[in-house]
Amino acid sequence: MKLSRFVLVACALALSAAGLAGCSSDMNANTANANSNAGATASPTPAVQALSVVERPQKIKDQMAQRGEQDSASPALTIAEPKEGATVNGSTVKVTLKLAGDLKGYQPHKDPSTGMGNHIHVILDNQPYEAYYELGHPFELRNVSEGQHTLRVFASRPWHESYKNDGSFQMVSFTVKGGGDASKPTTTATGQTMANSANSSNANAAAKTTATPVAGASPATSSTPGPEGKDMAPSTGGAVDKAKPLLTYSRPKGEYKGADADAIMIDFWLSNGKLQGDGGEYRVRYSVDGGEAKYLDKWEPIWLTGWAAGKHTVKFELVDKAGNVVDNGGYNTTSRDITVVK
Ligand SMILES: [Cu+2]
Repeated sequence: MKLSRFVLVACALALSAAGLAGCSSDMNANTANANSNAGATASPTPAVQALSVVERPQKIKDQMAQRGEQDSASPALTIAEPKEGATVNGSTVKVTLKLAGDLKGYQPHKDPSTGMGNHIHVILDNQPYEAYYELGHPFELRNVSEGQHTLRVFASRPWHESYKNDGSFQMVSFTVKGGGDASKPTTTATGQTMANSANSSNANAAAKTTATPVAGASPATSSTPGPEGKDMAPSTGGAVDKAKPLLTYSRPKGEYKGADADAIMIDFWLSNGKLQGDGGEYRVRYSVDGGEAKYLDKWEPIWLTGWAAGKHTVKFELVDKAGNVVDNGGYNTTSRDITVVK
């Protein structure tokens, strides 16, 4: 398909730019030579990799089959807290969500044995999402900076693919007074560890800050778990127009290990606009490690295979027909670092 043509074009460009003698998976071996020839243009990019789109992995198809009708559910979320326009005093922002709609058995819950399950993606400003599994338990964002913020939420499957029905996505803006400061030690109400365990593929190194237990809050004094929550990196919200097209980055995120890195899903949420392949006027442009731009013209996840071990940067942009980024508070261009461990 068109991807192989892309690889050829990319190779042709690489050949003309760096005088490489070949274009294949062993391109790595030539990189040192190519860099010495290329002189000042050499840069410390990760190993050259040829990514290709593959079909939905069988293990996900199997999970879908097991889930019965859940994948055709239309979950409808409401952000009960914080309310649109609310002012929150202090750096801890309590998030309360209500779930309704045609659920067909869809319920967020983490299976203790697998550490997986349906969950909600909760996004403060344009940070990586946090996973919220048990809607009946409190969830809080901690150490949130003073100032204006946006909160976006949408329903997700155990493998982090979002539900793309209208009611699944919600967004509010709110203001924090007397918020967190990255230069101060973080304190939490309970000293609980964060929702995302270090061995989860959700783990996000960038946002992982140390939770300092409050003196006296020893485990013996409390047998019930504290709120799910996460310490947030400093950020403030963009000037987002809720009526304008908005691209919300979701996956990939964090670290991918072993079989999870064989095919990595690209997934996003799109509000107030349609992609060209869906009868609209927009495109999602993405690139990996600053490489050739590629386009997504249908709003659905794709899986990419061929990742080299190491850190990678994934960039998403929402663009119009002319290829210009559609501005909306700066959120329609997002780059994230992920790590592939082989
Ligand atoms: Cu997820």
